[in-house]
Amino acid sequence: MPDPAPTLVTGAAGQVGQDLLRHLVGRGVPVVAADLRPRPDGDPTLDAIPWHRLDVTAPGAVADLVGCLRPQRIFHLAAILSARGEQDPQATYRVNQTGTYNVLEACRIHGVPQCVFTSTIAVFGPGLPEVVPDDVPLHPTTMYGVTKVAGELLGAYYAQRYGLDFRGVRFPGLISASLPGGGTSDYALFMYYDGVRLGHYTAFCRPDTRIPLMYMPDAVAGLVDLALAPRTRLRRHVYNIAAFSPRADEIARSVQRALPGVRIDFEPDPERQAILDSWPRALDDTAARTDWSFRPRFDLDAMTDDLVPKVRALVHGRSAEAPSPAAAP
Ligand code: AKB
Repeated sequence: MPDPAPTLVTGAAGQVGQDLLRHLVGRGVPVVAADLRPRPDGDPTLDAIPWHRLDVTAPGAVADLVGCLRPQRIFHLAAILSARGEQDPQATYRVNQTGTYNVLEACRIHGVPQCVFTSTIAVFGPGLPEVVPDDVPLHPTTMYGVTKVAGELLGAYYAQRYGLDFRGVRFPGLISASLPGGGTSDYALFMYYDGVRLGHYTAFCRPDTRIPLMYMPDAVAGLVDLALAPRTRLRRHVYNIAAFSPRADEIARSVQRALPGVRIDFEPDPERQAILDSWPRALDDTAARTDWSFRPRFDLDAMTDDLVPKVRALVHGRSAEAPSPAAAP
């Protein structure tokens, strides 16, 4: 019997990509990884996955790889996040906007049945209700948010025009035991990472900052559950998904419960604070729960208890002299 068509993951070396690959392998899915960056070292699961160097901004390269692999499904994750995106909006446009267009075109040209897209709470902008439903006017303030809105709309267009099975989630800020990749929600992860590494962290936001957050295992399981849900049950292409929405000082208290003695201070950075203040404080994900039974397992304290030992392992595998990524916007 021929091998089943693989699942292709773009942006595979990123924060979501690595956990998604491990999750797919755990579910027995044949998977192929693509990223501009090389395969991360030292993980036997990732070592066993075919790894292709791919620049998603190059249409020919994307079409060639997709044509050669003929995947049954693409998880399109390659993107530059909000904080890093504001340092170079032009590169962010190329990677996020042109990259998504190139992936959708490759799906069209080579008849890929399904494309799964990772959108974000950054699609929202100022003037939101306290709990934000799926359908509100979208007025993002970052290039990352603008390109994710465009990606949602482009995908829906390819579904309607070419029959592509396009699905996606709007991720909250994600937290996992890996180094963050240039997001504005990264203050939450740094409380754990620098808390373990240095015993203190100065957050770039106000203590009363509140945005939706989610632990990575719930994010990855949700993304795969959406991909596998029967199309007939889905009433939309892109869904809000939510887990918990703590204030920043509530995260600090949860970290300090697990790591007594850690000091967390707050020195808001005006630019990043403005981005955080433009995002939802809480999301309504009723449609995801109804249509494909999305149910996160972790609340804030359950995440803290699971995460702290993993962050310890991550930190102790690294040099204590490494410069703090907290310095990067
Ligand atoms: C970011 O902070 O840019 C991301 C996101 C909320 O999508 N983590």
